[in-house]
Amino acid sequence: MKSPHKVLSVAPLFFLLTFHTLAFPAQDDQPGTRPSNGHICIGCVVVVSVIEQLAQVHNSTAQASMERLCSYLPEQLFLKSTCYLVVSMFGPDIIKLLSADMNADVVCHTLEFCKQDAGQPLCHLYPLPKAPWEFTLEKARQMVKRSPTLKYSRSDSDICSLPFLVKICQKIKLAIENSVPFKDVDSDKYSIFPTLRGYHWRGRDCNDSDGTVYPGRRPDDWDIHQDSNCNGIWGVDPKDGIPYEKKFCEGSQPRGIILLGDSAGAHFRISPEWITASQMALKSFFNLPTALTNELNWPQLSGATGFLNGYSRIKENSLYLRLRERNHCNHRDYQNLSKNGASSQNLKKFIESLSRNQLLDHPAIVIYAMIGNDVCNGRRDPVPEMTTPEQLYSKVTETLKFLNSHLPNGSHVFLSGLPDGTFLWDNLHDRYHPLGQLNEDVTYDQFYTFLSCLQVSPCHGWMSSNKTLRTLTSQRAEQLSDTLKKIATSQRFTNFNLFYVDFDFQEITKEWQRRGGQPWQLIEPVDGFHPNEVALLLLADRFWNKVQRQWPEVLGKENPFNPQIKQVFGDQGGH
Ligand SMILES: *[C@@H]1O[C@H](CO)[C@@H](O)[C@H](O)[C@H]1NC(C)=O
Ligand SMILES: *[C@@H]1O[C@H](CO)[C@@H](O)[C@H](O)[C@H]1NC(C)=O
Ligand SMILES: *[C@@H]1O[C@H](CO)[C@@H](O)[C@H](O)[C@H]1NC(C)=O
Ligand SMILES: *[C@@H]1O[C@H](CO)[C@@H](O)[C@H](O)[C@H]1NC(C)=O
Ligand SMILES: CC(=O)N[C@H]1CO[C@H](CO)[C@@H](O)[C@@H]1O
Repeated sequence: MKSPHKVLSVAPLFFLLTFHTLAFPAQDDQPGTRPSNGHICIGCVVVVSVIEQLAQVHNSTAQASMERLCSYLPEQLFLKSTCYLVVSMFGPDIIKLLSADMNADVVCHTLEFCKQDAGQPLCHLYPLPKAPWEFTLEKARQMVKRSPTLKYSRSDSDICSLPFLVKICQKIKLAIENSVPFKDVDSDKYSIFPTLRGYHWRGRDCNDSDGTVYPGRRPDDWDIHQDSNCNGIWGVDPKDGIPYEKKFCEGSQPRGIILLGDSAGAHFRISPEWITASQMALKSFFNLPTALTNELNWPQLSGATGFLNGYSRIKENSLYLRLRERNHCNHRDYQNLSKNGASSQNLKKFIESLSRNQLLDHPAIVIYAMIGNDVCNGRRDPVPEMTTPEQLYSKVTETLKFLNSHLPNGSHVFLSGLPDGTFLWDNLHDRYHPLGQLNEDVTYDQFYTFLSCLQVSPCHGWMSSNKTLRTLTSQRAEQLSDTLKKIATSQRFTNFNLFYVDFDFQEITKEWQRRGGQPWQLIEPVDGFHPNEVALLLLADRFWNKVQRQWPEVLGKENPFNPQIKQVFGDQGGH
């Protein structure tokens, strides 16, 4: 299966993230989610670029800038010590090469983190050196000739198999396993732990020792004795003896929200602060450990299920927060079943983790948003790998049957169309990538070409200078959207109503421009692919308004008791 997004996740701090991948084998048992040679190559190029640029920014030696980089990293997950370890192994060679004005491409090929396989093109991020490539590389090799690091063969893509790293890999793995309830990571339980697919992904469980207590269920005995649905409303009003849950929530038709999404739904993101030398400081990496344990996703900020205030400071709220705002009885009833690399074709693997009891739980609004991976992959020729309309039709029908047998009656399901990703190239190709801003030497065109060359592009079809290919990709996306539309208008299910909504990036771009913004500001700068937080929130806004206009019954009524709930229960226990 294609799992394009692991890709960039391995890019910035390749060695650290390799450990991360190693530590989570159970979540992704498909091969190919381990970093490939291509991932390691990008990782090396990014790290060496950062070292080089830090030296430039601070007018320091490469040695000092490596130490600076390690000193910025947090201690958690062994990040700092791993950094020092790797520096002690490769530092001397990197210093030699950088001081001879070799760029990151040359350094990484010399150290064999990047390789040009026979008959394959040479993959490079920066413009090629003026001297012929073979000549430059040979010269560089001579410089590090007797260096011990070259003794290790890097033919194996798993960096943890390098002899001097085996031990620390094991240690890190153990540390991660022991510090969190690792066994629960893939179960359908709700959790009191924020990451490792805990409550950043679903509403927080309010009593971990009782399996009948979880967000979204109909209250048990009106929650007289305990908060069985975790919405923060329970107990009895001493004034009249009526249970609060009955008084405030009965007849308010509570409902939850469930997102079936891909990395966009999960809100995949690599912070530009992690790779931008000119702004790098101690605080740049504070959020890295949390991000790593969330597979580099930020569901707590995402458009559908987010509940924290993010970095964007725009006023729009996630769909979950709006549903909660409309009826406080919906508090904590969200599930984010989004996964990097998810598509119509592999959704089956994880949809089983959907947690809704048809008899005991409230209805749900389910949003099916596989917006990229059915047309996006990193193959040299991506077209044959794309999902066909027939394949889509059959898989989505299966998914809907599954939902019909798991969702409480009265639920609603939305199929989201695919975007037309040509806006990526149109808005970014001649802009500088964060790695190219300091010296104005890497555009997104170059960055995309580098990723495709290494066959690790999250979406070769749209992240390409080949216009024919971009057009083909858009055509397929449109056919798939039409198929979803057809399904929504022709199929009927007993337990939910089915709707289709467009994924209209053009509309939100216009909205953003009306507010004085630029289209490129809606895309994650590091990967040049994912919609960012602003885009996700604008999309959520559009979705909400459309539903409110066309199908208001989906959202339910405003609960007139909201002010009383707030008065008695405050923030209802928070999130
Ligand atoms: C950079 O450092 C070198 C040697 O330490 C010094 O000679 C030079 O003036 C410095 N350049 C700047 C721009 O500070
Ligand atoms: C959690 O559930 C257990 C078992 O049902 C119960 O004994 C305990 O009182 C509950 N705790 C809270 C805080 O409600
Ligand atoms: C679902 O609920 C609707 C009314 O809301 C009812 O007409 C229908 O019979 C119910 N379906 C099932 C399978 O219970
Ligand atoms: C552009 O993409 C099309 C479709 O995949 C392909 O047939 C064509 O060879 C490509 N052109 C170039 C110059 O690579
Ligand atoms: C699709 C997806 O990623 N689902 C995840 C939801 O969260 C649970 C754990 O809480 C994971 O097991 C699922 O894989």
